[in-house]
Amino acid sequence: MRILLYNPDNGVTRNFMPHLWMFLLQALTPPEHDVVLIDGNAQPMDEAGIVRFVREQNIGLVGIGAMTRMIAKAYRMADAIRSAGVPVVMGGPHVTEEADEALGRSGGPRHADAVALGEADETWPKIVEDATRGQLKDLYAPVDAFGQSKKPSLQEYPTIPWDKINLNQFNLIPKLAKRALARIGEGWGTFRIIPMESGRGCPYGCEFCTVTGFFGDSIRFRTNESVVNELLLLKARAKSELGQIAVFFIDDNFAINIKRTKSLLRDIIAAGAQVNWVAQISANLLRDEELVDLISASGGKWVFIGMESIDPANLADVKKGFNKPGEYAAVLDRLAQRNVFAITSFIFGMDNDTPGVADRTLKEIRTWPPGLPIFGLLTPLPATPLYKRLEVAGRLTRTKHWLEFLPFTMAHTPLKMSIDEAHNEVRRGWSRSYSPEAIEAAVDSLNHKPLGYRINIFIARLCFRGIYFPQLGRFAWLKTIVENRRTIFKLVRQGLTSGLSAAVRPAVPQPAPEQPH
Ligand code: B12
Ligand code: SF4
Repeated sequence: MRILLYNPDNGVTRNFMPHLWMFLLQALTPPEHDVVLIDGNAQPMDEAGIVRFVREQNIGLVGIGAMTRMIAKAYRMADAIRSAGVPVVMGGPHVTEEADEALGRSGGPRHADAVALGEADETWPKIVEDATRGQLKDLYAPVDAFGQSKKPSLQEYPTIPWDKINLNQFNLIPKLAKRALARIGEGWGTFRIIPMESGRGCPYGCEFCTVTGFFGDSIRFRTNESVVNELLLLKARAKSELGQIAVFFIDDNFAINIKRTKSLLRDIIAAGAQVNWVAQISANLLRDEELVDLISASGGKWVFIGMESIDPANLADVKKGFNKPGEYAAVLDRLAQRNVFAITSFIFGMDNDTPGVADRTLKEIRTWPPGLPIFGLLTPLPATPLYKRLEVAGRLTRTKHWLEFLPFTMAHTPLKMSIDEAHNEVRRGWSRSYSPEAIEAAVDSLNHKPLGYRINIFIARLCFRGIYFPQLGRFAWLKTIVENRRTIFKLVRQGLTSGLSAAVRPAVPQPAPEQPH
């Protein structure tokens, strides 16, 4: 049977990275089946397009995965595919929490023939087998021999055949530039950001987060060897095609067990498996100097930190009191000293937020080494403790907000400001951080760092800008580039000057420039 695994786009932002679940389920599919992947972020498709694809490719089963944010689109695509007579299985965090909605048991239409609840590593082969026999059940839950809910162990992790998978749709280098860029340095003909997990689960239970409920508070890890081998496979592939690869360790808290993270990073270094990587690590775990040294030495370039708020009262409200705003600056300095930078994520619209929260946060951010700040709104995702609290308090304004997804729009009333005020705060956060002037200031503040770093932060800022400001088409990109021409000219001028001075430099040993680790 031919199976299509599809992840919809959200129509607003374009993810820079494909979704791991697709590669994982592909690797777990019994070998007699043929699996095709389409990520809507890389290959946008509408209902007619997917039906055409399914017919032309003779697809017998479609698996759709989606976060809450993409679920409305996922349902529309599923409806179209089912109308064409092809069964649809849905999985992922949203339908796990709202299975009745997907199966049409809560008053609305049915969108899926079957729903895979929770982690589907062990149920997927069974789903495929049932689909082959035309006997799909409504629900598939991971359970043990006694019918008790079960979380898969990651000790026997499948090998994702990164050396063979067709990754054309995930190349971030524009087609036209591919050939020319392949000749630069070690080659930039391809650049892909690949998701990889080294473990699952987070015990912290922050109120707004789906993870503790979904993956459970039992943390499970892959073996170091399996992670290292996967890195080596990716590294070899990038080299063989004169391209670059970066890895996003998607673990919710990559350093949740510091001892184990250090041992993994040491093994990566020992095996020469370093690639540039990004990971999510909570600020409290970055107090450890040795850990930060190992992050840097093993290829860590960016760390995503869920700071959420600079107000301890807000953090206590959402059960994230382990974040200590007083230590944010020290944590970021510690990273920056090793040329590791931070993606700092903030949530506005929390219960203790008042108008002006964006400016107060920005003032604090300006005292830190430049990174990539991102701003969102407190969002009651289904089945989270936050959703339940707001529902009980009668504060939800759009109880099924996901069915009419509106980006950066609140679904409940904050306590100390209006919904509109909260929206304004987010807009201010983004426009103040990603205006051409702000981007120029961030790049200038890194004048003491090698040019590569400044280019890195400049490109990253332009890309992150697109999370909030529409930047999907070529015209939008062109406009952004024109607006940021001053910084581009400066970087080009510095590049030419340093190239020229290198050309006339006498052939005597020079002091080593600061190199990325
Ligand atoms: C990586 C990641 C991202 C990436 C993008 C996704 C990508 N390209 O990988 C980035 C950083 C861009 C991102 C952004 C956001 N993310 Co995010 N992200 C994650 C993260 C950390 C890992 C996802 C992952 O790969 N997990 C590992 C895989 C193996 O697990 P999985 O995807 O759940 O898949 C398993 C099962 O769900 C199931 N399954 C999944 N799909 C399917 C489909 C079928 C057919 C079947 C049978 C089974 C199945 O089988 C898989 C194997 O067991 C998760 C948290 C987490 N640990 O999962 C949050 C998470 C998915 N994100 C979340 C959120 C809220 C967001 C944002 C909205 C945050 C924001 N406020 O801006 C944005 C929105 C992005 C967008 N495009 O619109 C929430 C989603 C909650 C929800 N109810 O939807 C999560 C769960 C984190 C959280 N704090 O609660 N995210
Ligand atoms: S630390 Fe991160 S992953 Fe863990 S519960 Fe809190 S927000 Fe979720």
